[in-house]
Amino acid sequence: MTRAYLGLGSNLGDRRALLRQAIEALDWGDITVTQRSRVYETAPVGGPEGQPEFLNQVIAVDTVLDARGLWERCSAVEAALGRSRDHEPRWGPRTIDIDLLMFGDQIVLEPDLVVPHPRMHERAFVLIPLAEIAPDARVGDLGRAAELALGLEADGSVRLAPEPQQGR
Ligand code: GSY
Repeated sequence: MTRAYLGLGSNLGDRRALLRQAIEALDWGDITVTQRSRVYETAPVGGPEGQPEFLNQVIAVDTVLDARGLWERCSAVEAALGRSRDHEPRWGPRTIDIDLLMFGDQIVLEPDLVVPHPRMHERAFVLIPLAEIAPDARVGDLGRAAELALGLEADGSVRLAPEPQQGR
């Protein structure tokens, strides 16, 4: 069994519902969702000028799948929730994005899959929710999630999203 961390993001459609649906769809069969961070509202990093703000969340999962099997399940859930990689600009708006951030302490270096995620250590929208649920998780040889996240809230680009109204 391997503990892995997934980064979820949405900036199109009913963003909070999409995060919830993605987690429900992942939490099945060979994958058990064991932790979820709170939901953060975050300024877009990269992509076209003026694209909407994201909601981001990080979850921990336990799985008997290998890294590629988990990544393929993430891609299938993205597709089921309306994500079409062929018809969106690079780094543009998307209904749901599910990134495989870390897979135990394994390093994967393949043409289409790199783990730990190669940009996670510079992304506050990943590190802040990750540090919330797994402060001691080591990000490759760069250090603990909590240390990497330290001080990143300061510019206000990542803040807790308002709680949804009752019944939503
Ligand atoms: O890599 C995930 C997609 N993405 C995001 C995101 O999830 N949140 C923010 N704030 N900016 C982003 N830019 C990209 S691409």
